[in-house]
Amino acid sequence: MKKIAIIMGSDSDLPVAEKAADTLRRYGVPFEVHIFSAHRTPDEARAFACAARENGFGAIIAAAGKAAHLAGALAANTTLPVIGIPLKSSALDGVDALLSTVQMPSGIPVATVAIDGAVNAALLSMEILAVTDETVAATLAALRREETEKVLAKNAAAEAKFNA
Ligand code: RP5
Repeated sequence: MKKIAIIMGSDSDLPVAEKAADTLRRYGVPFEVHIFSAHRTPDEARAFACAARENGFGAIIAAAGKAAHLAGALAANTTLPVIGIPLKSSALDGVDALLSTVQMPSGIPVATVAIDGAVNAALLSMEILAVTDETVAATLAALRREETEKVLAKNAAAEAKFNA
């Protein structure tokens, strides 16, 4: 199975980025975690992205806050799909990171999830792997069924309470 890379710009991003790792771990998807900054360690970030495909990765998740260039900087150096998580780590509540991450010019795409949307970033990375990986596809299908059953149970409880 291909691995997912979870890259963050600072260790201060760990509390959110960790949720992507937890999600991948729960569903048995292999991953690596690294701290590479587009601003402070640009050479390391570039080297990682350049080698990511040959190192067995299928997608890259990039979490960063403030002037969040990390996802775009990684995407500039690989044709693997890059998923950006804009982080709420500033006085602007993450809107700065959201715009920095989502507003990529044509030619270098970054798939951007919600501010602090680490779980969806992990699930989206699994959907990318599932295009060619039947095991991950089956895991995602089971997960969707579980989510449906949870909501149906809540609906049944609400109907029994209010509509009886
Ligand atoms: C970004 O700047 C990082 O991704 C982090 O969200 C933010 C602040 O970094 P620290 O000053 O906490 O290291 O590059």
